[in-house]
Amino acid sequence: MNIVVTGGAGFIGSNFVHYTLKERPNWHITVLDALTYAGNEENLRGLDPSRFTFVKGDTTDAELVDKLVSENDAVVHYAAESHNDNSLKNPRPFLDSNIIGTYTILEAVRKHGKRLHHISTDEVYGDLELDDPRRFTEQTAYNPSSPYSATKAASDHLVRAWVRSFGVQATISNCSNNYGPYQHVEKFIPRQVTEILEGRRPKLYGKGENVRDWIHTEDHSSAVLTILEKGVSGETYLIGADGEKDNKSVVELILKTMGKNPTDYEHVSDRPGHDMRYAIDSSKLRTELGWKPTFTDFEMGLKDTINWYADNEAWWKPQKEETEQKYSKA
Ligand code: NAD
Ligand code: TDX
Repeated sequence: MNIVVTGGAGFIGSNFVHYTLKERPNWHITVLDALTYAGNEENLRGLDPSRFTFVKGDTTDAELVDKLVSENDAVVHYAAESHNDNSLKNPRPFLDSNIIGTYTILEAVRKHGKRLHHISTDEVYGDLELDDPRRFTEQTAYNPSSPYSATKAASDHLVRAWVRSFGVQATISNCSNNYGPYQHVEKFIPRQVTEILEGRRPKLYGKGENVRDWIHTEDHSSAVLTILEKGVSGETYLIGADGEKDNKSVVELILKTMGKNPTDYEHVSDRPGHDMRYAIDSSKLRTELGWKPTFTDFEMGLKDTINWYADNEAWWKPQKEETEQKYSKA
């Protein structure tokens, strides 16, 4: 297989590229990535150059996308603006990358008859109350809250419309919150870990009661590879690893793991429109395609992730100051 991975220089995309080249020794990957503030070619360092090509470019560039799609067998589409807080301050890039970018890819796969796997998020379903016994399933109605999740929901609808109206061969996956190496320091876990490494206190939005359903990024990669190879066109698969935790518990665990007092954090202003809880029921993926997660011990996965940030200061340091400046302008 020769595949295009859009957004392959970002957090989850680069983890997928490393994982797939390791698991599928005969595959070749072409990464298409615009190298926005969130993209970093360092994330792809050490890959065998005979099995991997990097193309700097935008998913909204129809000519470039058309060429890359025509030369490959399938596209795995990760490229997106991904951070809720940014979408609240400046939504426009989210419309361009997440909606027009997906449209551009759909037109190319339609023209050349190529397979698409579209990466999406559980946030398209809105949020759940803390005491709601239900979890999200493939049947849950779309109800996005933020500009980010609204644009991801729009992109999912475009994929479904291109499947139904034009017979495009595509699958969609909606995954819960990822953690692991190479995640940008704007996101919750890396932000708190690097704040502590810099001698400052973690910052919890509001009361910290909000719940996220954590999955290690390598489990996300194995799920996507499973869907790419075994998924049924037109189907959606939810990806999750039964990892519900409230934010306060995660901050306390980070502090404890880093040898600090677990209560040594700050409460800061809440995110406007902050979703309360996400929870994924991934039964369909597990029973129909036989996938299961391997990183089921969150404490251990978190410890490895903390160690990765401690060992890779040169990777995160250049982004850190700019990120905290953005936050301080909130
Ligand atoms: P990220 O912000 O770390 O990486 C995004 C990558 O896409 C960057 O390398 C960036 O340069 C690239 N990019 C952005 N716009 C582009 C464009 N127009 N053209 C080409 N490249 C562009 O994001 P992430 O956290 O790795 O998320 C990747 C995907 O997974 C996104 O589609 C996101 O919605 C989805 N997702 C993320 C999570 C999570 O927990 N982070 C959970 C579920 C789904
Ligand atoms: O400093 C912080 N303090 C804090 O309490 C930050 C940055 C976040 N939070 C809270 C907000 C959320 O409840 O932590 C939780 C996680 O925040 P983010 O890392 O920003 O993730 P979230 O908004 O849940 O969205 C993530 O998961 C779904 C990804 O960024 C999305 O791309 C993905 O679709």
